[in-house]
Amino acid sequence: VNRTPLIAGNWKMNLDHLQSIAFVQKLAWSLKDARHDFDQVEVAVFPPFTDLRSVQTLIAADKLPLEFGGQDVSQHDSGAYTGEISGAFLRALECKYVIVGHSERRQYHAETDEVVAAKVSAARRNGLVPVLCVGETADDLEQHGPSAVPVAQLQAAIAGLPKTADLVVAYEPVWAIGSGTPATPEQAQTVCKALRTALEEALGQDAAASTRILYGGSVKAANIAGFMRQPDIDGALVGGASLDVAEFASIARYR
Ligand code: G2H
Repeated sequence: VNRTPLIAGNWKMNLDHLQSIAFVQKLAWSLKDARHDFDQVEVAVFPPFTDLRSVQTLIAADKLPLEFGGQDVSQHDSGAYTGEISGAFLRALECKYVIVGHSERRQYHAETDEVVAAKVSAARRNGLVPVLCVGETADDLEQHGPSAVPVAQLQAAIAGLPKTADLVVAYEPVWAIGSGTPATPEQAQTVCKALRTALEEALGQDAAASTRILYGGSVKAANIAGFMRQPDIDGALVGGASLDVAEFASIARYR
């Protein structure tokens, strides 16, 4: 099966409005200049909610097949949920993807596996592809070994999904996020392989073969190639290094 690699830039709560616009404009030019083949490597950015409209407008004006998505979504579809953003709102802004269960949401916003599963469902109900993040802390790693926690998080989040569900999984070891010290490609491959096996057990062989599994955690231009050489790693979720156009463009052009 041919899985189109995905390079995704998670801006988190960085880049103000003007910086966001300038970033997307420069990224568009840079990828155009380089004749980037979006069929070979898909590229997506995840700006803050408040900049999705501007990003959508710019990308439409450039007629560029750059994708974008939200960094989070409400588990509810509508109602009295002050401050929440629904899947329908994101869909209306032409988001393709939405990040669900990022470790920063799990850590700072007490998102449990149950909430994450509900958000995966909400994303799918609204026609968004969830980018489901899983990953172990340094403590988890010490206590349970490399794959147990990420696999359990995946199982909890996809229980009950139909076999044809369109889903992206991002393996992000919490100890590697923003630390400057990524997992080694071999370490990441071991876990991503275990995640693929769990996908197969839960959703069957076809889903396991077609679902993209990304690595995330201190990815940069200098280390992306090693990850992309691994058989079960189909792209990257990039944080810090996605905030610099030249750096992010060269990650997207790792080939
Ligand atoms: C992990 C990653 C992006 P960074 O959170 O989701 O961030 O690349 O800064 O480690």
